[in-house]
Amino acid sequence: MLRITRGALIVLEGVDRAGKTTQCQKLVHALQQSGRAAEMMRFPDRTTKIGQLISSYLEKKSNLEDHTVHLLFSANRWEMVPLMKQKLEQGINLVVDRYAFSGVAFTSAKPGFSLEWCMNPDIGLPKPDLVMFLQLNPNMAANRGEYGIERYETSAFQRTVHQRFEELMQDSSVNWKVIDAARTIEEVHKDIKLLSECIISLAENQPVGELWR
Ligand code: ADP
Ligand code: 2DT
Repeated sequence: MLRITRGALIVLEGVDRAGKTTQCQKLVHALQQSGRAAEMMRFPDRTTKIGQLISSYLEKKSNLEDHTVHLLFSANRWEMVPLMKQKLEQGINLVVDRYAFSGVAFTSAKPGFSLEWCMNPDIGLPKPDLVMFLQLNPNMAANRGEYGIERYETSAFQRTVHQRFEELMQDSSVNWKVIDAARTIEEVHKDIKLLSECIISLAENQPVGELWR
């Protein structure tokens, strides 16, 4: 009997305009072309009720207290966990645009928030088999167009977010890979595809882990 092996949970992180969305889409397409089941997810998922609250906050149409919005971002991940687990068990590789790391990096860039406090609500989420951080300096990011009008889209805040990501990457319990995102879209894609193919083979025979536990 054919045994279905589980899919891998692959996350792309990085500051604004590093190329996360572009690369997630290309990776899903490439994996599908090579005969593997793959789907993209993104956080925040703005389609759910919680996601709509978050979206309105990001669009500055509403204000939410900082702790409250942090917990909503986390709840927005937890509400997707049953679906994520189901898909992984079905052998579908999930390629995710932002995850708990963005959650921690963005909230802890606000005054008065420790990394530890910010990590707590996401402890125990499905642990990514691979987290690729698209590394791009602020000047290069600026060349990719103006910041948008959403909350957090200022260069000073993004610099602090970048520092928080650097701190998170010190944690060796997470399989971080830093990708030089200053190259062409195709060059970056080649690296991402290779790393992903390796981890898909490795993850097959291991259970899904629990993040930060
Ligand atoms: P993110 O999801 O990280 O914010 P996007 O994938 O939306 O980034 O890309 C932001 C902009 O930069 C888009 O206009 C995209 O076409 C462009 N872009 C993405 N990757 C590259 C690259 N390697 N070189 C030049 N421009 C890029
Ligand atoms: P995009 O939809 O353009 O990626 O922007 N964020 C994201 C948080 O503050 N906390 C989180 O947990 C997550 C996943 C990053 C979404 C914005 O929301 C921020 C940018």
